Amino acid sequence: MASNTFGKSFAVTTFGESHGPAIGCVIDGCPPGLALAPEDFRHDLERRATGKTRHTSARHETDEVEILSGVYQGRTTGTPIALLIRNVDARSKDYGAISEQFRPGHADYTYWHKYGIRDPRGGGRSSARETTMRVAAGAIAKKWLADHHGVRVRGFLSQLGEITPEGIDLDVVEGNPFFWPHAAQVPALEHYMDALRKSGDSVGARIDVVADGLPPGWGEPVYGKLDGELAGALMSINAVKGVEIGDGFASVASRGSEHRDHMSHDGFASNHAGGVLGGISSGQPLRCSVAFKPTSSLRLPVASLDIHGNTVELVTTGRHDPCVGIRATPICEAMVALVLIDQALRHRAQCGDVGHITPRVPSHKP
Ligand code: EPS
Repeated sequence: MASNTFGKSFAVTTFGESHGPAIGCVIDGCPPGLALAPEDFRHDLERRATGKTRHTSARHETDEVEILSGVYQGRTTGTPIALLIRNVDARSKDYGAISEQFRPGHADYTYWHKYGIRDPRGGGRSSARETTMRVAAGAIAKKWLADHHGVRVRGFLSQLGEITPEGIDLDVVEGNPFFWPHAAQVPALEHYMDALRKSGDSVGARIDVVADGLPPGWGEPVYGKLDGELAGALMSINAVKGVEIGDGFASVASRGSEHRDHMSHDGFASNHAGGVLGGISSGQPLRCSVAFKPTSSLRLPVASLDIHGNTVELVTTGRHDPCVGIRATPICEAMVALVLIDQALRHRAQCGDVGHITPRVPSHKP
Protein backbone atom coordinates (compact mmCIF):
# COMPACT_ATOMS: atom_id res chain seq x y z
CA MET A 1 0.00 0.00 0.00
CA ALA A 2 2.78 2.43 0.82
CA SER A 3 4.18 4.22 -2.23
CA ASN A 4 7.88 4.72 -1.87
CA THR A 5 8.69 2.31 -4.69
CA PHE A 6 8.68 3.24 -8.37
CA GLY A 7 8.86 0.89 -11.36
CA LYS A 8 8.03 -2.79 -11.96
CA SER A 9 11.13 -4.39 -13.51
CA PHE A 10 13.61 -1.70 -12.48
CA ALA A 11 12.11 -0.94 -9.09
CA VAL A 12 13.48 1.98 -7.10
CA THR A 13 12.61 2.39 -3.43
CA THR A 14 13.78 5.63 -1.83
CA PHE A 15 13.97 6.42 1.87
CA GLY A 16 15.09 9.20 4.16
CA GLU A 17 14.25 12.72 5.26
CA SER A 18 15.89 16.04 4.45
CA HIS A 19 17.28 16.53 7.98
CA GLY A 20 17.74 12.88 8.91
CA PRO A 21 21.20 11.30 8.98
CA ALA A 22 21.01 10.10 5.38
CA ILE A 23 18.87 9.53 2.32
CA GLY A 24 19.09 6.48 0.14
CA CYS A 25 17.53 4.07 -2.29
CA VAL A 26 17.40 0.40 -3.15
CA ILE A 27 17.22 -0.53 -6.83
CA ASP A 28 15.91 -4.02 -7.51
CA GLY A 29 16.03 -5.46 -11.02
CA CYS A 30 19.06 -3.73 -12.50
CA PRO A 31 20.52 -5.93 -15.24
CA PRO A 32 23.85 -7.56 -14.28
CA GLY A 33 27.16 -6.66 -15.87
CA LEU A 34 26.75 -2.88 -16.07
CA ALA A 35 29.94 -1.05 -15.13
CA LEU A 36 29.11 1.12 -12.12
CA ALA A 37 31.23 3.27 -9.78
CA PRO A 38 30.50 6.22 -7.45
CA GLU A 39 31.84 8.59 -10.17
CA ASP A 40 28.94 7.60 -12.42
CA PHE A 41 26.56 9.56 -10.19
CA ARG A 42 28.64 12.71 -9.82
CA HIS A 43 27.76 14.60 -13.00
CA ASP A 44 23.98 14.49 -12.61
CA LEU A 45 24.06 14.95 -8.84
CA GLU A 46 26.13 18.10 -9.26
CA ARG A 47 23.74 19.42 -11.90
CA ARG A 48 20.89 19.00 -9.37
CA ALA A 49 22.72 20.10 -6.22
CA THR A 50 22.03 23.11 -4.04
CA GLY A 51 24.73 25.66 -3.23
CA LYS A 52 26.26 25.83 -6.70
CA THR A 53 25.06 29.29 -7.73
CA ARG A 54 23.43 32.27 -6.04
CA HIS A 55 20.17 31.39 -7.81
CA THR A 56 19.49 28.25 -5.76
CA SER A 57 19.34 27.22 -2.10
CA ALA A 58 22.63 27.87 -0.27
CA ARG A 59 22.60 24.51 1.56
CA HIS A 60 25.95 22.79 0.91
CA GLU A 61 25.57 19.04 0.63
CA THR A 62 28.44 16.92 -0.68
CA ASP A 63 26.04 14.39 -2.23
CA GLU A 64 28.71 11.67 -2.15
CA VAL A 65 27.16 8.33 -3.11
CA GLU A 66 28.13 5.20 -1.17
CA ILE A 67 27.36 1.97 -3.03
CA LEU A 68 26.46 -0.50 -0.28
CA SER A 69 25.50 -3.54 -2.34
CA GLY A 70 24.80 -4.95 -5.79
CA VAL A 71 28.19 -4.14 -7.34
CA TYR A 72 31.21 -6.46 -7.43
CA GLN A 73 34.52 -5.58 -9.05
CA GLY A 74 32.94 -2.53 -10.64
CA ARG A 75 29.97 -4.29 -12.22
CA THR A 76 26.36 -4.71 -11.20
CA THR A 77 25.60 -8.26 -10.07
CA GLY A 78 21.83 -8.31 -10.61
CA THR A 79 21.21 -8.19 -6.85
CA PRO A 80 19.66 -5.15 -5.14
CA ILE A 81 21.80 -2.03 -5.41
CA ALA A 82 21.68 0.05 -2.23
CA LEU A 83 22.87 3.65 -2.45
CA LEU A 84 23.37 6.02 0.46
CA ILE A 85 24.04 9.76 0.70
CA ARG A 86 24.67 11.27 4.12
CA ASN A 87 23.08 14.62 4.93
CA VAL A 88 25.86 16.89 6.16
CA ASP A 89 24.47 20.44 6.07
CA ALA A 90 20.93 20.37 7.46
CA ARG A 91 20.14 23.42 9.65
CA SER A 92 17.09 22.33 11.59
CA LYS A 93 16.92 25.47 13.73
CA ASP A 94 15.50 27.28 10.66
CA TYR A 95 12.35 25.23 11.25
CA GLY A 96 12.15 25.51 15.07
CA ALA A 97 9.74 28.46 15.17
CA ILE A 98 7.35 26.98 12.59
CA SER A 99 7.38 23.35 13.68
CA GLU A 100 3.71 23.54 14.71
CA GLN A 101 2.63 25.85 11.88
CA PHE A 102 1.36 24.85 8.47
CA ARG A 103 3.41 26.48 5.69
CA PRO A 104 0.89 27.46 2.97
CA GLY A 105 1.59 25.72 -0.31
CA HIS A 106 3.57 22.95 1.41
CA ALA A 107 2.64 19.40 2.38
CA ASP A 108 2.58 20.24 6.11
CA TYR A 109 -1.19 20.38 6.41
CA THR A 110 -1.86 17.28 4.34
CA TYR A 111 0.86 15.13 5.96
CA TRP A 112 -0.46 16.18 9.37
CA HIS A 113 -3.99 15.14 8.50
CA LYS A 114 -2.87 11.91 6.88
CA TYR A 115 -0.37 10.63 9.46
CA GLY A 116 -1.14 12.61 12.63
CA ILE A 117 2.61 13.17 13.03
CA ARG A 118 5.25 14.77 10.81
CA ASP A 119 8.94 15.62 10.71
CA PRO A 120 8.90 19.40 10.26
CA ARG A 121 12.67 19.75 9.79
CA GLY A 122 13.13 20.90 6.22
CA GLY A 123 9.82 19.37 5.22
CA GLY A 124 11.05 15.89 6.19
CA ARG A 125 10.08 13.35 3.57
CA SER A 126 8.24 15.91 1.42
CA SER A 127 11.46 17.88 0.84
CA ALA A 128 12.94 18.15 -2.64
CA ARG A 129 16.02 16.58 -1.06
CA GLU A 130 14.38 13.23 -1.87
CA THR A 131 14.92 13.93 -5.58
CA THR A 132 18.65 13.33 -5.04
CA MET A 133 17.98 9.60 -5.00
CA ARG A 134 15.82 9.79 -8.12
CA VAL A 135 18.75 11.41 -9.89
CA ALA A 136 21.17 8.77 -8.56
CA ALA A 137 18.93 5.92 -9.74
CA GLY A 138 18.32 7.80 -13.00
CA ALA A 139 22.07 7.95 -13.65
CA ILE A 140 22.14 4.13 -13.71
CA ALA A 141 19.09 4.07 -16.00
CA LYS A 142 20.65 6.61 -18.37
CA LYS A 143 23.87 4.63 -18.54
CA TRP A 144 22.12 1.35 -19.35
CA LEU A 145 19.84 3.01 -21.92
CA ALA A 146 22.81 4.64 -23.66
CA ASP A 147 24.95 1.48 -23.61
CA HIS A 148 22.24 -0.91 -24.76
CA HIS A 149 20.02 1.19 -27.00
CA GLY A 150 21.85 4.43 -27.78
CA VAL A 151 19.05 6.32 -26.00
CA ARG A 152 19.94 9.85 -24.88
CA VAL A 153 17.73 11.77 -22.44
CA ARG A 154 18.22 15.54 -22.41
CA GLY A 155 16.30 18.32 -20.70
CA PHE A 156 16.33 22.08 -20.65
CA LEU A 157 14.52 24.98 -19.00
CA SER A 158 11.91 26.05 -21.52
CA GLN A 159 10.32 28.84 -19.46
CA LEU A 160 11.38 30.85 -16.40
CA GLY A 161 8.48 32.87 -15.02
CA GLU A 162 7.29 34.90 -18.04
CA ILE A 163 10.51 34.42 -20.03
CA THR A 164 10.65 31.96 -22.94
CA PRO A 165 13.69 30.99 -25.06
CA GLU A 166 14.36 33.03 -28.20
CA GLY A 167 16.01 29.98 -29.75
CA ILE A 168 16.70 26.35 -28.88
CA ASP A 169 20.24 24.98 -29.02
CA LEU A 170 20.65 21.94 -26.79
CA ASP A 171 24.44 22.23 -27.03
CA VAL A 172 24.48 25.40 -24.88
CA VAL A 173 22.25 24.03 -22.10
CA GLU A 174 25.09 22.66 -19.96
CA GLY A 175 27.05 25.89 -20.28
CA ASN A 176 24.87 28.01 -17.96
CA PRO A 177 23.38 27.57 -14.48
CA PHE A 178 19.79 27.71 -15.76
CA PHE A 179 19.95 24.86 -18.32
CA TRP A 180 18.75 27.52 -20.75
CA PRO A 181 18.87 26.70 -24.47
CA HIS A 182 19.69 30.22 -25.76
CA ALA A 183 23.02 31.57 -24.49
CA ALA A 184 22.38 35.22 -25.40
CA GLN A 185 19.51 35.42 -22.88
CA VAL A 186 21.51 34.19 -19.88
CA PRO A 187 22.54 37.68 -18.62
CA ALA A 188 18.87 38.72 -18.68
CA LEU A 189 17.97 35.61 -16.66
CA GLU A 190 20.68 36.45 -14.10
CA HIS A 191 19.25 39.94 -13.77
CA TYR A 192 15.69 38.61 -13.49
CA MET A 193 16.62 36.15 -10.74
CA ASP A 194 18.65 38.74 -8.80
CA ALA A 195 15.67 41.10 -8.77
CA LEU A 196 13.32 38.29 -7.80
CA ARG A 197 15.54 37.18 -4.93
CA LYS A 198 15.73 40.75 -3.62
CA SER A 199 11.95 41.00 -3.70
CA GLY A 200 11.65 37.84 -1.56
CA ASP A 201 9.24 36.24 -4.02
CA SER A 202 9.51 33.16 -6.25
CA VAL A 203 8.43 32.05 -9.75
CA GLY A 204 7.48 28.90 -11.57
CA ALA A 205 9.22 27.24 -14.49
CA ARG A 206 8.76 24.83 -17.34
CA ILE A 207 11.17 22.06 -18.27
CA ASP A 208 11.21 20.13 -21.53
CA VAL A 209 12.75 16.69 -21.85
CA VAL A 210 13.58 14.98 -25.13
CA ALA A 211 14.68 11.34 -25.38
CA ASP A 212 16.24 10.26 -28.68
CA GLY A 213 17.04 6.82 -29.97
CA LEU A 214 14.05 4.86 -28.67
CA PRO A 215 13.01 1.91 -30.80
CA PRO A 216 9.31 1.50 -31.60
CA GLY A 217 7.59 -0.84 -29.16
CA TRP A 218 8.28 0.34 -25.60
CA GLY A 219 5.14 0.84 -23.53
CA GLU A 220 2.17 -1.28 -22.61
CA PRO A 221 -1.48 -0.90 -23.41
CA VAL A 222 -3.66 -0.15 -21.66
CA TYR A 223 -2.83 0.70 -18.04
CA GLY A 224 0.93 0.68 -18.49
CA LYS A 225 1.02 3.20 -21.31
CA LEU A 226 4.39 4.83 -21.81
CA ASP A 227 2.88 8.32 -21.78
CA GLY A 228 0.70 7.45 -18.76
CA GLU A 229 3.70 6.26 -16.78
CA LEU A 230 5.74 9.29 -17.86
CA ALA A 231 2.98 11.61 -16.71
CA GLY A 232 2.80 9.85 -13.34
CA ALA A 233 6.57 9.82 -12.92
CA LEU A 234 7.01 13.49 -13.76
CA MET A 235 3.98 14.51 -11.73
CA SER A 236 5.50 12.78 -8.69
CA ILE A 237 8.34 15.32 -8.59
CA ASN A 238 7.95 17.96 -5.86
CA ALA A 239 6.21 21.16 -7.04
CA VAL A 240 5.07 19.76 -10.41
CA LYS A 241 1.59 20.91 -11.38
CA GLY A 242 1.34 19.88 -15.02
CA VAL A 243 2.78 17.46 -17.59
CA GLU A 244 2.38 17.48 -21.35
CA ILE A 245 3.39 14.81 -23.86
CA GLY A 246 4.05 15.99 -27.42
CA ASP A 247 1.88 18.98 -28.24
CA GLY A 248 0.00 18.40 -24.97
CA PHE A 249 -2.72 20.97 -24.29
CA ALA A 250 -2.00 22.77 -27.57
CA SER A 251 -3.53 19.70 -29.26
CA VAL A 252 -6.95 20.97 -28.18
CA ALA A 253 -6.93 23.76 -30.76
CA SER A 254 -5.35 21.79 -33.61
CA ARG A 255 -7.03 19.83 -36.41
CA GLY A 256 -6.70 16.07 -36.82
CA SER A 257 -5.51 16.60 -40.38
CA GLU A 258 -2.45 18.41 -39.07
CA HIS A 259 -1.98 16.68 -35.71
CA ARG A 260 -1.67 13.12 -37.04
CA ASP A 261 1.96 12.73 -38.02
CA HIS A 262 2.06 11.71 -41.69
CA MET A 263 4.20 8.68 -42.52
CA SER A 264 6.22 7.88 -45.62
CA HIS A 265 9.48 6.12 -46.52
CA ASP A 266 11.17 9.44 -45.80
CA GLY A 267 9.96 9.36 -42.22
CA PHE A 268 7.28 10.92 -40.04
CA ALA A 269 6.50 14.39 -41.37
CA SER A 270 6.14 15.86 -37.85
CA ASN A 271 6.07 14.82 -34.20
CA HIS A 272 2.91 16.24 -32.65
CA ALA A 273 2.37 12.95 -30.79
CA GLY A 274 5.66 13.35 -28.92
CA GLY A 275 6.92 9.89 -29.83
CA VAL A 276 4.06 7.85 -28.35
CA LEU A 277 1.18 6.20 -30.23
CA GLY A 278 -1.37 4.13 -28.32
CA GLY A 279 0.85 4.27 -25.24
CA ILE A 280 3.79 2.69 -27.14
CA SER A 281 6.94 4.39 -28.41
CA SER A 282 6.87 5.08 -32.16
CA GLY A 283 10.63 5.45 -32.58
CA GLN A 284 10.23 9.24 -32.82
CA PRO A 285 11.89 11.42 -30.18
CA LEU A 286 9.95 11.37 -26.93
CA ARG A 287 8.88 14.89 -25.95
CA CYS A 288 7.63 15.84 -22.46
CA SER A 289 7.05 19.22 -20.88
CA VAL A 290 6.70 19.79 -17.14
CA ALA A 291 5.25 22.77 -15.22
CA PHE A 292 6.69 23.68 -11.79
CA LYS A 293 4.83 25.95 -9.40
CA PRO A 294 6.66 28.82 -7.67
CA THR A 295 8.43 27.85 -4.44
CA SER A 296 6.15 28.22 -1.42
CA SER A 297 8.91 28.92 1.15
CA LEU A 298 9.24 32.73 1.16
CA ARG A 299 10.52 35.24 3.67
CA LEU A 300 7.38 37.30 2.89
CA PRO A 301 4.85 36.89 5.76
CA VAL A 302 1.69 34.88 5.06
CA ALA A 303 -1.46 34.14 7.01
CA SER A 304 -1.81 30.56 8.18
CA LEU A 305 -2.91 28.24 10.99
CA ASP A 306 -1.06 26.13 13.51
CA ILE A 307 -1.85 22.56 14.58
CA HIS A 308 -3.99 23.88 17.48
CA GLY A 309 -6.20 25.88 15.12
CA ASN A 310 -4.76 29.32 15.98
CA THR A 311 -4.22 31.90 13.25
CA VAL A 312 -0.57 32.81 12.80
CA GLU A 313 1.54 35.07 10.62
CA LEU A 314 4.15 32.72 9.20
CA VAL A 315 7.58 33.66 7.88
CA THR A 316 9.94 31.06 6.43
CA THR A 317 13.59 31.66 7.13
CA GLY A 318 16.46 29.52 5.85
CA ARG A 319 17.98 28.66 2.51
CA HIS A 320 15.43 28.31 -0.27
CA ASP A 321 15.28 28.25 -4.06
CA PRO A 322 13.52 31.28 -5.58
CA CYS A 323 12.69 28.96 -8.48
CA VAL A 324 12.76 25.21 -7.91
CA GLY A 325 12.64 24.61 -11.66
CA ILE A 326 16.18 25.98 -12.13
CA ARG A 327 17.78 22.80 -10.85
CA ALA A 328 14.98 20.41 -11.76
CA THR A 329 16.21 19.58 -15.28
CA PRO A 330 18.27 16.56 -14.12
CA ILE A 331 15.35 15.41 -11.97
CA CYS A 332 12.97 15.38 -14.95
CA GLU A 333 15.58 13.60 -17.07
CA ALA A 334 16.02 11.00 -14.31
CA MET A 335 12.30 10.27 -14.09
CA VAL A 336 12.06 9.89 -17.88
CA ALA A 337 15.09 7.55 -17.86
CA LEU A 338 13.59 5.47 -15.03
CA VAL A 339 10.33 5.02 -16.93
CA LEU A 340 12.24 4.12 -20.10
CA ILE A 341 14.51 1.48 -18.53
CA ASP A 342 11.53 -0.05 -16.76
CA GLN A 343 9.52 -0.22 -19.99
CA ALA A 344 12.53 -1.47 -21.96
CA LEU A 345 13.05 -4.36 -19.54
CA ARG A 346 9.33 -5.19 -19.50
CA HIS A 347 9.28 -5.12 -23.30
CA ARG A 348 12.31 -7.42 -23.45
CA ALA A 349 10.64 -9.85 -21.03
CA GLN A 350 7.39 -10.19 -22.95
CA CYS A 351 8.21 -9.31 -26.56
CA GLY A 352 11.94 -9.92 -26.88
CA ASP A 353 11.31 -12.62 -29.52
CA VAL A 354 9.05 -10.53 -31.76
CA GLY A 355 10.70 -9.92 -35.15
CA HIS A 356 10.30 -6.79 -37.25
CA ILE A 357 7.54 -7.23 -39.78
CA THR A 358 7.61 -3.78 -41.40
CA PRO A 359 10.69 -1.62 -41.88
CA ARG A 360 10.96 1.13 -39.32
CA VAL A 361 9.81 4.59 -40.36
CA PRO A 362 12.72 6.99 -40.01
CA SER A 363 12.40 9.50 -37.24
CA HIS A 364 11.25 13.06 -37.91
CA LYS A 365 14.20 15.46 -38.09
CA PRO A 366 13.04 18.77 -36.60
C1 EPS B 1 13.74 22.38 0.35
C2 EPS B 1 14.16 23.40 1.18
C3 EPS B 1 15.59 23.64 1.42
C4 EPS B 1 16.45 23.20 0.23
C5 EPS B 1 16.10 21.74 -0.06
C6 EPS B 1 14.67 21.63 -0.51
O1 EPS B 1 15.92 22.79 2.49
P1 EPS B 1 16.63 23.25 3.81
O2 EPS B 1 15.81 24.35 4.38
O3 EPS B 1 16.64 22.05 4.65
O4 EPS B 1 18.01 23.69 3.40
O5 EPS B 1 17.80 23.36 0.55
O6 EPS B 1 16.90 21.21 -1.08
C7 EPS B 1 17.86 20.31 -0.78
C8 EPS B 1 18.39 20.15 0.42
C9 EPS B 1 18.30 19.49 -1.92
O7 EPS B 1 19.28 18.75 -1.81
O8 EPS B 1 17.61 19.59 -2.96
C10 EPS B 1 12.32 22.03 0.26
O9 EPS B 1 11.49 22.63 1.00
O10 EPS B 1 11.93 21.13 -0.52
